[in-house]
Amino acid sequence: MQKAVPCMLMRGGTSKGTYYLDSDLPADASEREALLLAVMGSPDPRQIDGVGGAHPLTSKVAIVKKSEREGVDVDYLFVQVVVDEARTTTAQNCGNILAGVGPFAIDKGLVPAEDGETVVTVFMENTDSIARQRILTPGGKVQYEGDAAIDGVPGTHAPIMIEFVGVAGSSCGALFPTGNVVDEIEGIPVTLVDNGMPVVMIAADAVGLDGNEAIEELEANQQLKDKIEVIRLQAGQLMNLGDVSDKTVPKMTIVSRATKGGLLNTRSFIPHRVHEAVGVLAAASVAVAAVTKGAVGNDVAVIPEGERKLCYVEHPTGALAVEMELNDDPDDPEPKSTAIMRTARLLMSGMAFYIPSE
Ligand code: NQM
Repeated sequence: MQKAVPCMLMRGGTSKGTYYLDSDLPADASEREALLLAVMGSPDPRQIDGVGGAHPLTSKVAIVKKSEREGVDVDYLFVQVVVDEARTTTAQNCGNILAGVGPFAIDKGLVPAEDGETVVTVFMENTDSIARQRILTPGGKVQYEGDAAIDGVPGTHAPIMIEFVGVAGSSCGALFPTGNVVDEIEGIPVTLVDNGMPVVMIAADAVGLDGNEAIEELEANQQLKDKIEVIRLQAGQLMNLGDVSDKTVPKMTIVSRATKGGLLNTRSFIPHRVHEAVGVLAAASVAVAAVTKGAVGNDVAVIPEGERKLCYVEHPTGALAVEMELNDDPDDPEPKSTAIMRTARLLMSGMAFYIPSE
């Protein structure tokens, strides 16, 4: 017998996923996982029997509930549904899916909307850190349409400004978890950084690339992918993430000189497919490393002047702007603040149907 669960399908930034109220999902962890997999259509490379888009970027889930934490509106748990395996993971956060959390929370009545703009404070359960979102709510309703464009998404939509608090070291314990700005793995210099997302930065020329390769070309390069995976498994241990063979972190980011006037150019393995753009928090991690003396990529980074820097992290479909306010203490690279702009859109709202596993 098919079952049904209340669900919204939303685009959050350059990703897409199913959004649920925590109270609408089964309390039992394995029943909950089975439901998330079944709605998405996993495991299946085409996710043909579900709503997933057959790519990690379109196989994502947000689970949201009213928060009991002081000064916080909602708690958000991000779940990555693996496309071709019967497996989900909460070992990473997602700043793109986050963009839809505020609008979802307002639409579901978890947060009362102001007339004009509503600030939603979100506790991100995956990384024990906070994001503050400013959502346009004229007449007390979420406005999805507007003039803001983000690279990787056609058209324009209402801007959602997101400020991150306490994200540095939120997965790995420190911004630079090994205490070094550069380490060496398999003879290749790497920067291991966590400003909200564990990222391994590798210079393109260190792995025989120029950094502008097309996504398909990188995904077809098995030798490169094998080498990157060997580095990733060792980096996971060094970054306090343990055995990452089944995890989607750290993200493996190839960096090179910017070509469109930005800070740095990137190609990101997330970690096995190549990102169409770059993750939000991954870009925040890349940006802070790129402005840190001696880090991989710092030698070719074009760093904007001033304490408050708007850093364009370039990617295959454009650039993602990260606004960072640097620390006054030159020996402490942790930024005072990190902020970005995203858009999101409600695509469908109703019941998702699934066949429960036996
Ligand atoms: O880094 C994809 C995405 C992400 C992550 C991934 C993200 C972030 O773009 O904050 O948003 O790296 O798996 O959705």
